[in-house]
Amino acid sequence: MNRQQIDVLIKQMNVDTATGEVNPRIQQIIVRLLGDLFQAIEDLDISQTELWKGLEYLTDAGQANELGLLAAGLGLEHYLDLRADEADMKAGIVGGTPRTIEGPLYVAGAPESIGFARMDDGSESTHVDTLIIEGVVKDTAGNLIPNAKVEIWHANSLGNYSFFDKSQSDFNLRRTIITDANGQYIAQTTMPVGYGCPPEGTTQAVLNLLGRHGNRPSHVHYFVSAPNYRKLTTQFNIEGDKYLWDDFAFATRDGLIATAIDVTDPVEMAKYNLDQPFKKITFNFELVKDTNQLPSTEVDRRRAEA
Ligand code: MBD
Ligand code: FE
Repeated sequence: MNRQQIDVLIKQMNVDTATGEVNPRIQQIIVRLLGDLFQAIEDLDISQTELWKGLEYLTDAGQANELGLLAAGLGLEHYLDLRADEADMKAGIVGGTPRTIEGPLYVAGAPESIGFARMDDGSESTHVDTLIIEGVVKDTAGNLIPNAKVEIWHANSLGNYSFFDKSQSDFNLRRTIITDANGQYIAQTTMPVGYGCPPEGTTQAVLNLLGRHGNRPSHVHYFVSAPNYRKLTTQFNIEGDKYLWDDFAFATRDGLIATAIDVTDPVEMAKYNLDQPFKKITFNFELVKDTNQLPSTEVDRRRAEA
C-alpha cells in the first residue's frame, strides 16, 4: 500500500467509525502514529512475528516499569529537551542554566529544610567520600533568589537510587533545600556513582541489540523553582567519569559539568563540621523569569511519591 491508501484505511477504521465523543487531539495523534507505523511496516516489510515481538516487548517493558528508562536510553527524553531549547530560542530567551532530562528516578515528598541538608543516612560514610555541594540560585541579571526550592536526588556508591532500591532507607540521597537569605543552598552527601541499567532488564535488552551500553556518568539531579521563575529540570555530571561524554541517556551538556575538588585543609573541614577530607562541588543556578508568553517548563508525568 502507498501512504494515501494507508491514510484512507486508517480513517475508515478509526475516524469514520466514531459514534461517541471524540478527543480531537488524541485522534490526531493516533491517526498520525498509526499511519507512520503502517508506513514503516510497508517500507521495512515488518513481519507479523516481528510486530508481535515488538508488542510483547512493550508489554514486558511496561510490566517492569522500564518505559521511562527506555525513553531516556533511546534518546527520546533528550530529544524533547532539544525541542524545548529550540522553542526557548524562538521565544527569545537568553541565559539561564541549561536544562537536561529528569530521568525516571525522581520521588516526590523528600524532606525539606532551609539552607542546608544532610542527604545521606550515613550507611556509606565509612567507605565513600563525603561530598559537599554548594551554590546559589540567581536570576539572569545576577540577583540572588532566596526561598528558591532546590530539589536534589542522586545515586549511592553502587549507582542505585533509594525507593527503587529497597535496600536503602527512605529518601536516602533525596532532599529539598530552600535557599537561605543569600540565595544559597548547601548539601552534605556522599559521592554518587554512575547508574547502569539492570543488566537483565528490558531496556538493556534492546540496548544490547543496538550494540550499546546502558551506563550513565556520575551525576546529581535537580529541580530548581521559585515563584515567578520558570522551573528548571537539570543535572550536573561529574568531571573525570569515563562515561561523562558517553552517557547512554545523553544528559551531559556544556554548562552542566561539575568538578569535584579534594578538600584537605582542616580549616575548611571545620567549616562544614567534618573531621575528614572531603570532596566539594560548587554548582550555581540561573533561573529565567516566567511570563505567560513563554512555553511552560512544567512536565506532567507520573512520578513516584513516598
Ligand atoms: C538515571 O539515574 C538517570 O538519571 C536516567 C536519566 C536514566 C536512568 C537512570
Ligand atoms: Fe540519575
